[in-house]
Amino acid sequence: MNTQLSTNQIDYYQENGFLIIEDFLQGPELSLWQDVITESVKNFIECDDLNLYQSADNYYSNVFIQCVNLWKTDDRVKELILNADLGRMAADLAETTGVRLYHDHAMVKQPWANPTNFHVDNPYDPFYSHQAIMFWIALDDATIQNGCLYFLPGTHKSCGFEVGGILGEVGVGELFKEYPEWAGIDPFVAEMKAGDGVFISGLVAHAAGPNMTTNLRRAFAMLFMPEDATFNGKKSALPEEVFVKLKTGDILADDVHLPLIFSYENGDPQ
Ligand SMILES: O=C(O)CCC(=O)C(=O)O
Ligand SMILES: [Fe+2]
Repeated sequence: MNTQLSTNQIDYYQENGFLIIEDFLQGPELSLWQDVITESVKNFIECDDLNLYQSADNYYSNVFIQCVNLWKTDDRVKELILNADLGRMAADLAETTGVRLYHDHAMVKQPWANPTNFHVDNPYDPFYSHQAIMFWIALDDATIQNGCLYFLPGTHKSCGFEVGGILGEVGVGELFKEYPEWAGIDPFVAEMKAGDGVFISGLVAHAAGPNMTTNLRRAFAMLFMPEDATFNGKKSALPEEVFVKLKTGDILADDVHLPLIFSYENGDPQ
């Protein structure tokens, strides 16, 4: 696992709102992640062949198969992702003192999957923060043909917390109704090899293309929140038992459901 970061990389992330880590996983480690996540997705949706899986027949359900919080249903996923080195990378890039896991999710674009419209993530989260950061790992080569990611560099600097864009049955550029000045920014086309990862600011505009191949495009992502993030009143992907105990303004610090992954004060909490 390639977990080294240079100051140039941190500067790049701060400037652009994303940073690709080439060869994050390689060889047997990549095979392990591919196998564990794929197995876990199959168990989650109770389907043996992801190519054949059909969810509700609407536009959004054909953007990707999405499974949230696999770390809670599968100890092998938990072991892979509660990783202090990964947490330290996220903390250093986001320039925060420590991070908790908000949630993980697998996103599998099936053959002929619809595009993922331009959107930003943090407006949907139960906390608002310029330090919200996600790590998205390609488990297959992500290409222009099968639905690689696209970024609008620098948009995290002018993004607000109110509107996130919609992934459903609207145009791929619906977000530009809210941010017309972004429509003229040339997208960065993030073709990635299987095993490459990309850190993504919670406030940078991103999208993914359709899958125009007969194969799966598998990806797995972890969403991190800064350790001092405060609750903004939205339930979002918070578990009910966490949500019911919270008041707006409380620090999100539930060690069971939102585990501390890395903190400069606590070292390796796991
Ligand atoms: O994998 C994709 O198609 C989109 C990923 C994404 O937008 C996310 O994980 O927030
Ligand atoms: Fe996203």
